[in-house]
Amino acid sequence: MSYVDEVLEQVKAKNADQPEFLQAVSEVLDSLRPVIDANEELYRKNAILERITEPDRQIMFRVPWVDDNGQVQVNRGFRVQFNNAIGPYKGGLRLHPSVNLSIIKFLGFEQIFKNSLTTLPIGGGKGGSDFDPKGKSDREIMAFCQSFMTELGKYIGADIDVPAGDIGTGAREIGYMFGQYKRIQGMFEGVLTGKGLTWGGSLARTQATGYGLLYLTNALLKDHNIDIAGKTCAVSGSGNVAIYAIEKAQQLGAKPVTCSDSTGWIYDPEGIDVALLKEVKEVKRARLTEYAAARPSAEYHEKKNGEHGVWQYKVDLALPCATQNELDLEDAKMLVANGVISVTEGANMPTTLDATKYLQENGVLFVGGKAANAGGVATSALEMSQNSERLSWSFEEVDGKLKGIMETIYANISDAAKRYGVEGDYVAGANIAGFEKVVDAMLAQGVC
Ligand code: NDP
Ligand code: 2IT
Repeated sequence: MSYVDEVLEQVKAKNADQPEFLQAVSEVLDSLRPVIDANEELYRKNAILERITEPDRQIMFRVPWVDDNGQVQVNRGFRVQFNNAIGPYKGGLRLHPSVNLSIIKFLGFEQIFKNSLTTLPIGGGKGGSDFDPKGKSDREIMAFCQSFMTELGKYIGADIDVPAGDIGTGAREIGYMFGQYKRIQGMFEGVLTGKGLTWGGSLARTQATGYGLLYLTNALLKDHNIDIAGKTCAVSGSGNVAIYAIEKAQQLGAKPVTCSDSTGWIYDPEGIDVALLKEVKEVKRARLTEYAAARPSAEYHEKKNGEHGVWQYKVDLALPCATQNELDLEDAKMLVANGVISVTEGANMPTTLDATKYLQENGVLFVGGKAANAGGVATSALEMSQNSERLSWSFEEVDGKLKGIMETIYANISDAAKRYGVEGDYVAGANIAGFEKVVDAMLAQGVC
């Protein structure tokens, strides 16, 4: 049996109850076959695959907090520190009721390769909680964040592990967590990224994931002699990533016509009004029904099981920006039938494995989240640099570096795919390019 198959079997046996983690590992190891086969003896002897699929440590803890009725609530907190071969652990904190160890491990595992692709010195980690921020008062959010950080703070630090935002964790939550860390440690350090601009945050971090997604999509299309201007896009989600993907797509002359949240979606053939979307989502924290109520050209559709949602429309570009496994095989067939040119992932693992395969086999340009959404964490690493030198850079400087990083990522994944004889397979290219650097560091650092 090949080394990859042997390790895949072991990982499946050890983590049978973790479907998302197994999905992420299968995708990566399968696509690494050409590299592993070429170095099988060395990697097997050094147990590279066994080590890279087992986190350095996974921390789980109780998060007790008091709600507005005086009732004590208890959530579960997580931080998985996966691999720090090339730098301190780095990755977001997800606050969503669906959060469990499988989801945090899949995200932490993917973060190793994504962070390596950014060209910056950051290792992979992820954390979060099954806490649901929806409908909570500001005081309840603060109570949760303070309790969460009281425990998490023992395991992180500017040179150890630097968390950031993800689903459900935005500027407000980062603020409450940073305040608690500073209070407990008695120290002001860049322990979190996504901070406010007056206390160590970086300009352009808010926009970075969505903008970066479009910089990469534009580089991909250019390489295939396709002009992004005038192209229609289907976007899912209406959070941080989706909003700034829509904004940058419009700046590049494209026309996003959809967005969604967990209860429904918008189809707006005149193009999404991004100022209105920001008002509804960032200011009012309201549902998309409010967007539709204020915009005569928009249709609102309630989400029902088995429907294609935003993927049913005839568009040129698809940009999934909500959550994992939100674009399945049936959606992929619908997109292909409607002539989609590219699918580039703003979210982490939004496309199922069979849908990815179908899109690739049908000539759709497909770039997975590890490469396509790396702009967020790359800009977090730029925030770490600014914190270290106690300076802050202009918006133009950070945005310019972000654009350069995304173009380099595209060039590197495209080149890695060519080197291993799978030209145009950007999933393999991303996994190979990310893996090469981490493995080189692991081998140099000995058995650890
Ligand atoms: P936000 O919390 O800002 O927004 C998430 C969006 O996705 C919301 O519209 C939300 O709808 C929707 N959503 C979340 N969970 C589900 C679900 N289970 N079913 C349907 N819709 C859902 O998060 P972000 O925009 O930051 O993150 C979106 C994706 O991008 C995630 O996969 C995240 O891991 C990834 N990502 C984020 C980065 C960042 O810098 N923020 C960087 C790289 C990747 P609702 O409000 O109704 O819940
Ligand atoms: O998935 C991701 O890359 C993020 N949520 C951003 C992580 C970060 O440290 O900025």
